Amino acid sequence: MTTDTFQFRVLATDGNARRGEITMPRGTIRTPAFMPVGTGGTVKAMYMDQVRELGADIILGNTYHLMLRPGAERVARLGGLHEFARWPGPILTDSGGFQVMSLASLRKITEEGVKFRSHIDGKVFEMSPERSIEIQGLLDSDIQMQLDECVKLPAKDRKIEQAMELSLRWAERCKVAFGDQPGKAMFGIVQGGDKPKLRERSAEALKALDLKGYAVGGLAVGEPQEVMLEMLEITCPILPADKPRYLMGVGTPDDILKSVARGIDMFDCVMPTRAGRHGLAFTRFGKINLKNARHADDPRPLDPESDCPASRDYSRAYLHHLVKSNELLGAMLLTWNNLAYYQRLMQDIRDAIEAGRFADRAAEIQEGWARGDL
Ligand code: PRF
Repeated sequence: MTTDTFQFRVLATDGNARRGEITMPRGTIRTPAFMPVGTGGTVKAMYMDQVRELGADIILGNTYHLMLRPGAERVARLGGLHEFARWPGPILTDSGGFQVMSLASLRKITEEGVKFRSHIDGKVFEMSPERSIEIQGLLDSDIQMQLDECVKLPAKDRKIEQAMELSLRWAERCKVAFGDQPGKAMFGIVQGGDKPKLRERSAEALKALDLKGYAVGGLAVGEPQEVMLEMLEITCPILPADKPRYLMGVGTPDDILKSVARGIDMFDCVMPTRAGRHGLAFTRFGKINLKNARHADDPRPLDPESDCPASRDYSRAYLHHLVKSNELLGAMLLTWNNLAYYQRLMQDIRDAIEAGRFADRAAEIQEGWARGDL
């Protein structure tokens, strides 16, 4: 028997929370992990060296954006996405279906795949499950996602069921297209909206496909947080304990704490990077909106005890000034602060699970946000 060089191990558990490790040829991912979003081959406003230094073990890239610009075949000719973007570590790529639904126009979903118009130049593209896997292979992605259909909530039961069943059929096709690639993985995506029975059916059927990892999709798409958490409580126990579980597109620091408590190992979200470009800082004391005039004369940094220069060395007054003047440095410093905060949070979570005090630590972190710093 040959052993795969893609391996997941659970190192410690605390309640349903798991501290684990994914090892693969390009590096080791400490879980629970937060993956900064590098949509078009860049984590916006950050150098890759900074992203790595903050403790990110893996970043996310997007099939949809990269196939449109600069094109997957071109990236392949230039040596793959790691070489192109100067990120040597593992990369997970989303499959494109979700981005087509949120960005492209004239979208049409059939059994065969998705047809859409590019949001960049209006050109028409078609993407089948097989083509999505082919593109992710051209990018040389380490963790590839099946093509799926994600339904925005609220939605009719029938619509949610059809999208979930279609996603299951696409999962099988993606599994065949991906084949056997030691050192790499293709994850299935659980769908089923806010319907417990559909979530169960989706998780059971994907489990039977014996994939290397499982994502939970179709959440944080308009439903209240309690509903998302309830779906995790139904889904996670069905998924195999010895495979990583990834909650797609989530979330706030609070979503992350509550999802780890329910058994999630991996996250990605534009929240820290996008919010940073819009003047919002995540800190131990909660969110701080630097656009607010109350910061104009405040000489204090965002967090004097942080080891991130962006959080420690610049006054809130200066950050307020940069944000109000639309300076690039404002976006850069706040993105840096936010990713530092998210990666620090993940390290905190991993340490707490190892120490068997995850619930207590989560409560302390939440108290810090509620207390504020004023
Ligand atoms: N499917 C895929 N990507 C996603 C989602 C999904 O359901 C979500 C939903 N939160 C974010 N990104 N393929």
